[in-house]
Amino acid sequence: MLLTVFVLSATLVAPSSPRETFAARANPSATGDLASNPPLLVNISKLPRTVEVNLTAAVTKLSLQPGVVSEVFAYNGHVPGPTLDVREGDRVIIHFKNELPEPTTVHWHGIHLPFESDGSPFHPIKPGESKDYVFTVRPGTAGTYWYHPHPDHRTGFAIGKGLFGAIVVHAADDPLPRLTEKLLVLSDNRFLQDGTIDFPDPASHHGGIDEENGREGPVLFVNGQVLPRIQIRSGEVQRWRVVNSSAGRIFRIAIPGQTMLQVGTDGGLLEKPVEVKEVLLTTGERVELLVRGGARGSSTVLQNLPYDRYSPQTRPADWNVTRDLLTLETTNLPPVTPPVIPATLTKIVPLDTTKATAVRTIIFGQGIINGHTMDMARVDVSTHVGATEIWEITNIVGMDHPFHLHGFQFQVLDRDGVKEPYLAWKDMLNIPKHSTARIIVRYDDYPGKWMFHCHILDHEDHGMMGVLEVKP
Ligand SMILES: [Cu+2]
Repeated sequence: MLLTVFVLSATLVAPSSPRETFAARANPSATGDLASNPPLLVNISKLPRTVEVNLTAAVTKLSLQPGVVSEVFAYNGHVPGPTLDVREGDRVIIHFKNELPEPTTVHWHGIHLPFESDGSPFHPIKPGESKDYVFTVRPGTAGTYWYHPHPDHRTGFAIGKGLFGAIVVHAADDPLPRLTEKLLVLSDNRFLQDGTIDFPDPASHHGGIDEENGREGPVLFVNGQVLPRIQIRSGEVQRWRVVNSSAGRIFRIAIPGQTMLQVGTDGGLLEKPVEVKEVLLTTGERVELLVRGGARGSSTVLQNLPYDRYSPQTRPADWNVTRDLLTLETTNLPPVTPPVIPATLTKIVPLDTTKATAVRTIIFGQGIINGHTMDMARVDVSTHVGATEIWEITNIVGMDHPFHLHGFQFQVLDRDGVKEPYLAWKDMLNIPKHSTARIIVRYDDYPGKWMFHCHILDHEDHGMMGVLEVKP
């Protein structure tokens, strides 16, 4: 039986749930520390509607896995990196410095911005060099995004070493009532006994498995914490922004016996909340969920359920094990009246398929797209600003490959011929083994060379990527 019932209304009603701080006293019976949102990047600008921050990637030592210290790559000393917190319409200036011993970039995953600020492999930043990333957050992009390195051939390594952080874009006018917000940056990693992050020799058996599957690790993190706790009051509804920043792990998250209300995805809010028992969150994908407290004093978990994205030859032995990600504790405080959630959140205008001027055929093989590996000097898809196109993406092999397009949000038309049940703005779409999906995209601005690729980062690093040139 499903225990959660959300109160939906056609009209926005003032929330009755108070904002709750998470400075509450630790529950001695619980397993982990209270989950803390990553720190925010500090805005040093005095100008209105301007967010100006300093971001440095450097080698440092941190305890990621409890009990051992690891040499990591970190943004401003944190794993995950500090959150870039902005509003629609803000002008954003990021003073980035590369103090790593290798070239890097910062890719602002999902953000619609000029080519020069996309942080793709076309614009590497050498060790010791700096770059200002500058963009204006477009109206209508409120949602949850993330940033990470995207250097040629080294993205999976850089993320495994600790370089990833969230971006939250707030709307000028958010239809949801004021709720306690939790940012949950999901990641995984693998360590040697002495704490060294485990990157096996690519020529070894283990290295070969990583290359084939995409590197995963047995330690699952929420905001860099292992099995942290979240406290909630009975009747309270919290807004969870969940980011999958793993290099290869596809999460399938659920709270046993309880539904959640999905209100958003990659590019922001859905038109209407959707009640879900579980969410498949592919690499790089985001979701916004409303989660409700249970009975006073009760406790449950957010779980990662088994999901078979693998080919049988390299499927990990423990692929079908359910794992706990965090504990959700309903406090003993008196219940609050549940807030009323508006039944309509936003309006998404469907892109017009009759306006499509091209249908692109993208074939995902194992490690290749349309028979090729990546060549920076080659243009795989050539188009122009203002064009609307349909992309038909087919995965012909027995392993899932998550599709990501840089720079432009798209809408999913159908998957294996089944019409997408609701409109949404996406930049990630898992293409399961032996399946086809069709998306529609409009290049409404920003000429340049944009990447499209598999977001299993070992696949991307080995060339499962192509170049979309949008001409002026
Ligand atoms: Cu792939």
